[in-house]
Amino acid sequence: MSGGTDDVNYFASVGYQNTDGIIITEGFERLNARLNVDAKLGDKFKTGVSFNGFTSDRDILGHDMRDLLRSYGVHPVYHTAESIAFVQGLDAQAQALGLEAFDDGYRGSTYEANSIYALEPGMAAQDWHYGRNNNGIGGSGDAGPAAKLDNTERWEKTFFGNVSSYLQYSIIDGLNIKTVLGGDLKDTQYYEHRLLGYDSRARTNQTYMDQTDLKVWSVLSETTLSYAKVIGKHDISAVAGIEFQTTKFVGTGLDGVNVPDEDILNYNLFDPADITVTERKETRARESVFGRINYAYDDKYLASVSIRRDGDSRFGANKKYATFPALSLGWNVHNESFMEDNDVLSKLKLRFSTGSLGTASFLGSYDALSLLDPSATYYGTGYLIPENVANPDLTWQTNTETNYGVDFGFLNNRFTLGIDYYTSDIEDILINQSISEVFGTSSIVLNSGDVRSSGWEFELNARVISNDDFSWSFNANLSTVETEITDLGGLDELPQAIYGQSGRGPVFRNYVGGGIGEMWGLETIGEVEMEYLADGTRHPNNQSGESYVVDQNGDGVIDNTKSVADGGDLVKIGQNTPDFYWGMSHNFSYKDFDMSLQFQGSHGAEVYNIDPLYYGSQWGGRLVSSFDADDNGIADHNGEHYTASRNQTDAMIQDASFIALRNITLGYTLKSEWVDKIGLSSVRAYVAASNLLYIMADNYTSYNPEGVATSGGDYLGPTTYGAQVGASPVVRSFTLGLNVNF
Ligand SMILES: [Ca+2]
Ligand SMILES: [Ca+2]
Repeated sequence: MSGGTDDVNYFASVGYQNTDGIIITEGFERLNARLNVDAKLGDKFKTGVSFNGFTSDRDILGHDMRDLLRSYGVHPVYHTAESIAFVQGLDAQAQALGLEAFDDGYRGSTYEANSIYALEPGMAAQDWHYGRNNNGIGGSGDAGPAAKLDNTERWEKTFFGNVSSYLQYSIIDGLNIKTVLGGDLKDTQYYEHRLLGYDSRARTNQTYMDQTDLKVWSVLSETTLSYAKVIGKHDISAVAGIEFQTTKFVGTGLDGVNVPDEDILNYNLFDPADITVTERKETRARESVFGRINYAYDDKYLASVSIRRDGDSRFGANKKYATFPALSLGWNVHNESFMEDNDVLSKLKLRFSTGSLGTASFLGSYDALSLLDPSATYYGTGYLIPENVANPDLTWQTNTETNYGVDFGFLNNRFTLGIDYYTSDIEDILINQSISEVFGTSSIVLNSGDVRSSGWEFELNARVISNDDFSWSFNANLSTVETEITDLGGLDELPQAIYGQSGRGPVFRNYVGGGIGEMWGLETIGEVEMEYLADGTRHPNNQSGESYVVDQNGDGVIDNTKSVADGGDLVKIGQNTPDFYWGMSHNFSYKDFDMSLQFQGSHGAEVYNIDPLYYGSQWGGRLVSSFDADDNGIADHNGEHYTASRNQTDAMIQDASFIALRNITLGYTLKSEWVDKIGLSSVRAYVAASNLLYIMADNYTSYNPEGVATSGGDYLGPTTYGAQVGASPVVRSFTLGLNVNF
């Protein structure tokens, strides 16, 4: 809704969205509202106020995808009369052969039934209902997918409100002063539980119930003075400003373990010693001054200079403030007299820019300070342990980007092409570093190095056909990127890290001369054949999970902790940086119909995909004893070394390249003479689909090559980026829509 008079304008909108997830426990609901009012107060003053807010409710899968994938395909999700008869019959056969009954000494959750003879149709199927490898056909021993879904819950409810106002005063023609004052509040409630029935071995210490409430308040004030003037062939504009921002975090968290196995879930039923209470109370402040001057002569020669100085409370006492300059130059060659008669080349522009900007990246409020963390002890007395080490020199991560560009336009700019080469130097990069066992802390943030990246960017635009009835235009872009660590603050290499479910990821190496987050591991020369497996039924996808590996330095032992140069057997096996990535969009119109297509692609990035261990091999490692009778790590039949694939091998590396048709939309706009008759201004109906086409690499075996893990206690940021652990699938959605304007 919008409207107004000469002096006052308003715009208001509300929106509602309700989406079910692709997994039954997932969903998203959101209600949002927006209101803008702008008013002129006489000739000199302008003012406005805007409000926007939303409430949202997100239901999240209570565990990662691989937990659903690891159950055996022979099990139903829920039992039926037939499947109950089958498991009871299988148990009877086992007992007739003198084998252990499935109910005895089982390794499995008793959720809903503690005996296979107590099962009823509709109950969750569990792996142990099928026996084990020595008396039945069970395999992982894991709880069934229904038991996992029923015994977990995770949701996040968010409220957000923002109010912003401005006042602008025109001092003289071309010179304006504007001040903006805004504030917002975001309140996030997060809840998660995992009950006894989730765990395959019904271990109480695997259960938890966590609840947090975090309020983030932020106040922003910005005042700018701006000037713009054209004097003959000189076009000058300038802006100077000052900005303040304060953010407060206030939160509480309740973490409970050993959840009582009762019908009622309530912290009051917990043992008080099993509940940890955390409080969060933080303030961050940022202040900046900035200025920029733009100058153009005759629309031929363009120049812009800017400088800003930023201060942030999160940095160390000595280094809170830093200055960031920037410069850009341009030459519109096509506006020169010698280009006037060129009918083909309608645009030729040369561009150069260089400048730096600072970022606090992921830095926490007090990462520069020495903190003490209160911890409970077994005797309930509590004590303080060091959580961080003071770093008064912790400072801005600075990114200096230099860009050389040229723009071409042909046939009155019907076709345009932009080519850019850039270098980006990140200095004093903020890295979460796990060096400090000496200090008793797990990791600290350091400015520990410089990283250089560089690449090419191409962009092509074309209005291929534009007739009255039919038009076709497209845009295509392609980028390349290469990164190199150029300095690590005096170190040759950061401490190597293994990230990925319980140490099953690659060895991440970050060293001077290498890229960020290189994945290293053992080179394999094939999989151990199924004939050497003690029991193939335990390997649901017929993969042994064991590979022959290369003893790179020939010393007779396999060492997966050191590179070949350092005396071990690790080689580089992959990296999650694409060789190039691209996007392409097409817009067509034919009479009253319109169609648009958006493609995206990425090529050459790799993931260390841990998922196949869960649904393919179940870890391997169960070989017949004659395979390696003397147990020296060398297969007796062919003399090759071998190891389980989970132990950092290239067998886990997969190609994460993809080509996606991100969006396709087909629309139809009602003829205006029809719309006028019913008193509307326009009506358009459309149908759209996302990811209708999604092509993955041949050797990629999970559901989402873009789903690289970025969370968990061992994750340290880009230095450990590239492992894939149970990512949610790529979502394909279809939308039917109607746009009506009154
Ligand atoms: Ca070796
Ligand atoms: Ca041997």
